[in-house]
Amino acid sequence: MANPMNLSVIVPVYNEMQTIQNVLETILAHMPDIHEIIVIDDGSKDRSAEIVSGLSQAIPQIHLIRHPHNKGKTEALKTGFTASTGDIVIVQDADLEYDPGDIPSVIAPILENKADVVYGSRFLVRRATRILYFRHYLANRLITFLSNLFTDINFSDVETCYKAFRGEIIRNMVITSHGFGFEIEVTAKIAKLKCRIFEVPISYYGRTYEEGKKIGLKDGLFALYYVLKFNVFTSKKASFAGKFLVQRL
Ligand SMILES: Nc1nc2c(ncn2[C@@H]2O[C@H](COP(=O)(O)OP(=O)(O)O)[C@@H](O)[C@H]2O)c(=O)[nH]1
Ligand SMILES: [Mg+2]
Repeated sequence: MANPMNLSVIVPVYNEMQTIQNVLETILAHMPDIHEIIVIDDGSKDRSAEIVSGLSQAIPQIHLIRHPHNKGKTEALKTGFTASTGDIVIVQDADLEYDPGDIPSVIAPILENKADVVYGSRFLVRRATRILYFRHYLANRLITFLSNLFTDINFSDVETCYKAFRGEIIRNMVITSHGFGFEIEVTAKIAKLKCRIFEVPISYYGRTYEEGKKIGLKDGLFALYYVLKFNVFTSKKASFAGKFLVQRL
């Protein structure tokens, strides 16, 4: 990778002891010179935090932050963004549904100064995708369609975990949603910013509910509520820190 020095990878973790070590090792295998990996343990009840704590003692780039109790993925990400110092920030889920080997191609348009934000899409042409629930596909299409209708930006996959940002954009965003609301909120808010947004194809190794998938119908319904809340009822001014918006003018 051209310049891995300035990358922060944010890894939210809730009960992922089966995969977390593999995820962190795979990130490092692809980007040994990475600036930092910030793991937020979101009150896991299994050995996730213990595993990460051990790795962070041996590997200086790995930082562990612990929530005393479970707060949800959006709160875990907020904690991670606040602690991040990289010029580029990307989210990596702690299961292995997304392959860290895709990160260099997701952040490439930012490194080349063509983009400010890049989403890794599971619906663009891709090499490998595990085919799973049709109803998830339909829910994703519906949520993406409605989100696009309001943002007027033609995303193919707003629910993807792989979202990469110029650090100052995500660190200055006001994030108020809960649970899995982040994906819709962040999409609405970057659309208001009128920055350069790209999509890049990624592989997807989805897991079944038996294998630990947790997102459900309730999260889908909340997504629809958040589409309205953050597109229609939230202003650009309320979406970012004031100083940041003034600097961009
Ligand atoms: N489900 C869930 N995941 C969380 C929470 N906090 C952090 N996470 C992490 O958020 C990421 C996405 O969660 P996951 O269950 O894989 O979502 P899904 O793949 O969309 O069903 C994983 O890395 C989780 O470990 C939480 O409270 N609940
Ligand atoms: Mg997952």
